[in-house]
Amino acid sequence: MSRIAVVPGSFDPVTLGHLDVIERAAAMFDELHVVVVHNPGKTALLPVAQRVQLIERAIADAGIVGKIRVTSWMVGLLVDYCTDVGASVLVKGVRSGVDVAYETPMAIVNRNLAGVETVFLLPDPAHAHVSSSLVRQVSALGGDVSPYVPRAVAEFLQSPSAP
Ligand code: COD
Repeated sequence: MSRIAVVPGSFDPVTLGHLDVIERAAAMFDELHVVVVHNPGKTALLPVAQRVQLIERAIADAGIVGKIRVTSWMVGLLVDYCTDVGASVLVKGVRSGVDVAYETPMAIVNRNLAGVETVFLLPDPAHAHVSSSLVRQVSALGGDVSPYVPRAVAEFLQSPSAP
């Protein structure tokens, strides 16, 4: 039986921290779905379709495209998506105690709702301080975000109208 896992997130935009988690999760499962989910607690910068496209370009550039599907899920529970595609595991990166406190109740509820387990991956120390909100802030103030994001994202943020 093939093991399918889901890496969910706002990915607004995808960062090198996210990409590290995606790459390591892909090595652990037969099939990986990277799913852009609307987080109602956050004000979005990029449209969802743009976020999906940037993830696709980032994983293509990283050469890890093989068993990864990138999509979005805007209606209903995340575990409904998992059930629809036969995924039994969610993979989330936890950078700190704050992330653990935020993610733990969701992990318990998702297991109760649908039997979907959550695997937590510790970050690569090189990217542990990186967040999409930090990237949005540095970019909005005209700073260089290239140390924090895949090349496709840095290029997009520099000239959003370019193809
Ligand atoms: N290194 C490692 N991991 C990282 C890094 C980094 N530098 N940066 C972020 N991450 C991790 C985050 O901890 C998170 O696990 C994931 O990557 C995504 O991060 P974000 O910031 O893009 O996305 P969030 O935190 O806004 O996404 C939250 C979800 C939308 C995934 C969450 O709210 C969720 O699971 N929602 C499901 C809705 C649902 O069904 N609710 C009901 C049952 S709980």
